[in-house]
This record gives sequence, structure tokens and C-alpha cells, in this order.
Amino acid sequence: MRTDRTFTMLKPDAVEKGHIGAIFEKINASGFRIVAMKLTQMTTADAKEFYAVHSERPFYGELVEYMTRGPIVAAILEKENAVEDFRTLIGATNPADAADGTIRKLYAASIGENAVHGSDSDENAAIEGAFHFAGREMF
Ligand code: IDP
Ligand code: MG
Repeated sequence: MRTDRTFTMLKPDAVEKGHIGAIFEKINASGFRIVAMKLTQMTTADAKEFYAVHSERPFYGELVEYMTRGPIVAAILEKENAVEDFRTLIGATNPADAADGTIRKLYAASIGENAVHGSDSDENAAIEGAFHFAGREMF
């Protein structure tokens, strides 16, 4: 069995609404170990770089505004099959399509303001984790 890592952000809407504790309760109950975690805020340059893959999409400007408007919780999580299992735990991008019990079903307001980020591959998990954390912040 492999032990993998994924990267998550509790987005500004989730932090504003006071859902940090409830969301981490679900993350812990689902068997993820916290490797790194902090409350931080992305600058416009940070958000543009983090979401550069979406730069041609019509929602890019709105996404950058949203992700920089307040603090986020950034974290690296470890578990077997972490990337896929975390995507299952958070649910579909649009909360209207997210399965019952998923974090987005419970806490997301819309396809844009969807409470939580989860990496989509092992490669991106490593890139995104290194974007937010120095090696000495990972345990
Ligand atoms: P994901 O977060 O489920 O991987 P992506 O397609 O990678 O979804 O999109 C990144 C983020 O961009 C989403 O989580 C959401 O915040 C935002 N987003 C995606 N699609 C839309 C849209 O159609 N309108 C507004 N925002 C969107
Ligand atoms: Mg994505």
C-alpha cells in the first residue's frame, strides 16, 4: 500500500463562515494525517500563479478575487490513495452535483464559492504543497 500526500485549501468562504473545525473533523475522521497546516492569505500574484492553468477560463478573474479576499487554511494531508480519496471526500466542483455527505455538499455555496480545494494528481499535490510550505514546515 502506498502512502500519498495531497494538498488542500479551506477557501475564504469556508473560513468566513467558521467551518474550519467542522471540515477538519471530517478530514481527520476520514483517516488523513496532517503533514502541514497554516492560516494564510494569498496575494493576487499568488492566486494568479496557483490557478494559472485556468487563466483562459471566463471565471479566472472572479476566482482570483474570491481566493484573495480573506484568509485560507492551507494544508498537506497524508493517507493511502490521498489524492483520489480526498477528491471523493470533497465532492464535485459544483455543490449541486456533489454527493450527500461530501464537504462541498455540506459547506459550498456555489460552483465558484465551493469551500475547499483538493489537488487533482500526485504531481500537482507536490507542486501545490511546495507553493505554500517550506520543507521545515512539513512534518
Ligand atoms: P476543482 O476545484 O474541483 O478541481 P476546477 O475545475 O479545477 O475545479 O476549478 C478550480 C476552481 O475554480 C473551482 O474549485 C471553483 O472555485 C472555480 N470554478 C470552477 N468552475 C467555475 C465556474 O464555472 N464558475 C466560477 N468559478 C468556477
Ligand atoms: Mg482543479
